[in-house]
This record gives sequence, structure tokens and C-alpha cells, in this order.
Amino acid sequence: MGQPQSREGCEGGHAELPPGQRLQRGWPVTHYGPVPKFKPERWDFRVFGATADGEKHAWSHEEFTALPYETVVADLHCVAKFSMLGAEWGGIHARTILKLAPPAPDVTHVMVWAEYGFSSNLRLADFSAGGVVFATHRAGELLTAEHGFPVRLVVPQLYAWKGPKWVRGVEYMTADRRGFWEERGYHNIGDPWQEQRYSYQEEPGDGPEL
Ligand SMILES: Nc1nc2c(c(=O)[nH]1)N[C@H]1C(S)=C(S)[C@@H](COP(=O)(O)O)O[C@H]1N2
Ligand SMILES: [Mo]
Repeated sequence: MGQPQSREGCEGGHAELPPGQRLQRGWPVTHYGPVPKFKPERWDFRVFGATADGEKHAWSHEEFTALPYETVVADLHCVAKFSMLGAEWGGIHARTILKLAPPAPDVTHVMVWAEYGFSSNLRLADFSAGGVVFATHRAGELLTAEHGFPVRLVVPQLYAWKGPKWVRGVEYMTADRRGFWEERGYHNIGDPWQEQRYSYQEEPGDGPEL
């Protein structure tokens, strides 16, 4: 493993890169499948599954973007070993969603759902961490289509596949279930500081049977 690369003057995130990562200049576009076309009249953001009141919750695009706007400075670590540091993301905190549509007391995990059935599972503790944001903006500008417009999830403490672009909803779960990449060889938890890249590295208790 090489020397950690350091940087200066960045608030948020860490002063060095996670193990095995290198610094990426610019902002590449990385995803599986096509970029969905945004149709505002057909778009909604749903919270479903084990909600505290047993109801589904839904916001139109207008309603969702009227929720309290907050910013977070976060790094993005792709499991393909490049990292982008210190971006400012703006949007709606996951904690705001948890407050408006609370989970039932026995919820342990969430599945974040995106267009075309892409999904990623998170422990409730990771989802409710302070820096987790449903981002509509980066560096003060609306996201572009290829970077996830109208909404993408940013989970600063995990590898970037844990943050779906083109998010459409959150499912509250009372047991863990693997998302899209977690079923296809990536680690169920995905902590870059522990270099949890692949499912074969999982320890007992890190995830459901494959
Ligand atoms: N819906 C969706 N979101 C996704 C992905 C994907 O394949 N589909 N790929 C993830 C991966 S692996 C990375 S590294 C980041 C890349 O974000 P960027 O294209 O804005 O750099 O998006 C994540 N979000
Ligand atoms: Mo990635």
C-alpha cells in the first residue's frame, strides 16, 4: 500500500484517502445502464415498508424540493479505486426524511431505490448518520442528468455505489437484504476505511447469505 495522499483546506471528509484509493481529477461519470429521462409529472419520492404509522409516504418533485435544504462537504470513493475529494453537496438530509416519515421501532436497514430498479441497502445507522444527504445540487448548481438529477444519495462514509443516482424512494426493512451491487459481488457494508470492497471479504454478521 502506498503513502496516503494528503490535501489541505478541505472541511468535511478526511485529510487523506482511504487505503487503495487514488485521487481523481475532474468528475467522471460512473454508473451501470442508461441515464433516465426526468418526467416531473410522473416523478415522486416514496417512503414505504415498515413505517411507524404503517402508511406509505410520497412527495411530488415540487414538495420534495421544498423540504429544508442543507449542505454537506463530502468525498466520493468509487470502489474502482478513484476518489473525488471535498465536493459540496446540497439537498435534503436523510434525517429530515426519517423525521417526516419515521421508521417503525424494529427497522434495522433501509433499501434506497432508484430508477430502473437499481437499489442499495444500508444499515439504518449508516443512513441516519449526519452527513447523509439526498442531493439535488453540487457546488451550488443543480445536478446534471448523468450525475443523478433530480436526486442522488450521498453517503460520505461508504463507497459511492451505496449512493444511488436518480433516487425514487426508501424502503424501511426489519431485516437486511442485498441491493443491486451487493448481490453482484460487492461488500454488503462497503466501508472504504476498512477497504470493504468485495463480498468475499465479509465476516459473519456483515450481511445476509449470498
Ligand atoms: N442509479 C445508480 N446510481 C449509482 C450507480 C449506478 O450504477 N446506478 N453507480 C454508483 C457508483 S459505482 C459510483 S462511483 C457513483 C458515481 O457517481 P458520479 O457518476 O456522479 O461520479 O454513482 C453511484 N450511483
Ligand atoms: Mo463506483
